[in-house]
Amino acid sequence: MAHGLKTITPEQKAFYEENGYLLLENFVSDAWMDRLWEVTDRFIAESRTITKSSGKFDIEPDHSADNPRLRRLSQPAEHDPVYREFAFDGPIVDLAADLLGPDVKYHHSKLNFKWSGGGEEVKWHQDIQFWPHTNYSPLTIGLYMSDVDDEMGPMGVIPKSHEAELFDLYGEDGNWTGYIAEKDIGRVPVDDVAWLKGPRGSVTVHNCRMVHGSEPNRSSRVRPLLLHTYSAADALTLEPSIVANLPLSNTIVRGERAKWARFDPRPCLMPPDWSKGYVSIFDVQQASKDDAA
Ligand SMILES: O=C(O)CCC(=O)C(=O)O
Repeated sequence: MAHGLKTITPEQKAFYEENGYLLLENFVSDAWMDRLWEVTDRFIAESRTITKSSGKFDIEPDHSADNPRLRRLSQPAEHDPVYREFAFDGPIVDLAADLLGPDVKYHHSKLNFKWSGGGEEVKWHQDIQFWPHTNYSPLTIGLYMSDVDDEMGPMGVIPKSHEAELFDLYGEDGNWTGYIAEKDIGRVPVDDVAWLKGPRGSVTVHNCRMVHGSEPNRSSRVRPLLLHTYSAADALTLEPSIVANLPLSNTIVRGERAKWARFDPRPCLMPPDWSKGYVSIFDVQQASKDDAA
C-alpha cells in the first residue's frame, strides 16, 4: 500500500489512535486457524491431567478430567512452536507494526478460554498497571478462535478511555484487586461500551490504558480469545518480575532494539511484586471478590 501500512488503512490507524481500540473481522486465515486449533486441542487434552492452577494452566474450581473447564493457558508462545510462530511471524505482527512500528517488541501472550455455561467474567480494568512500562504504547491484539456473539461474553471496551484516568487497582485494604473499584467506576462512561464480536479469525486491538472487561459466557459454546501484547521497542518494562521466567519476552519482532528509552510524563501505578506469585487476572479478581464476600 502506498501509505506503507500492510494490514489496515490510514483511517483505521487514526481510529485506533483516537478511540484506543479496533475490531478487524476475518483478519486471520482459515489455514492459520486450523493450525492454532490443532495445537489448542492438544493443550486442552493435556489439561485433563491437572487438578490445580499453575503458571501454565488456570482452571475453574470444577475442572475435571471428564469435564475440562479452563480459564486460561498462560504464555502459549512459550509452550509450543506453532503459537510462537504466530506470535513472531503471524499476520498480527504486521498489524502490530502498522500501529507501533517500525520497531516492535513482543511482551507476552495468553489464551483466555471463557468456558461455556458460565465461564467467568473479567471485571473492568486497565492492563498497564499489571505490567507498567516507560510509555503507554503497549497494546494487546486478541484473536477470536471461534465465532463470538453477545451471549458468549465478548470483549467490551470503553472508547477513548485510554486518554482518560488511570485507576488504582488496589482495594481499600491495600491488597491488589486487579479491577476498578465500585467507588471509582462512576467516573467511567460504561454506557458507551463497544462489545467487540465477530466470526472466527476476527481480531480485537486495545491500548494498555483502555478500560475493558467482559461478562460471563452464558452460551453452550467456549469463547477462546488468544491475546498477544506488543509495544514500541522504546517502551521498557518497569516491573520485570511478571516476565522474569519468560525467555521470549522482550524479543524484537520487527525492526531494531531501541537505542533510547521513551518516557511518558504521566505516572503509572505499580503492581505488587509478582515474583511472589501470579496466576492470572481471573485468579486475582475472583480471589479478591471471595475475600470481599
Ligand atoms: O478475556 C477477556 O474477555 C478479557 C481479557 C482481559 O481483559 C485480560 O486478560 O486482561
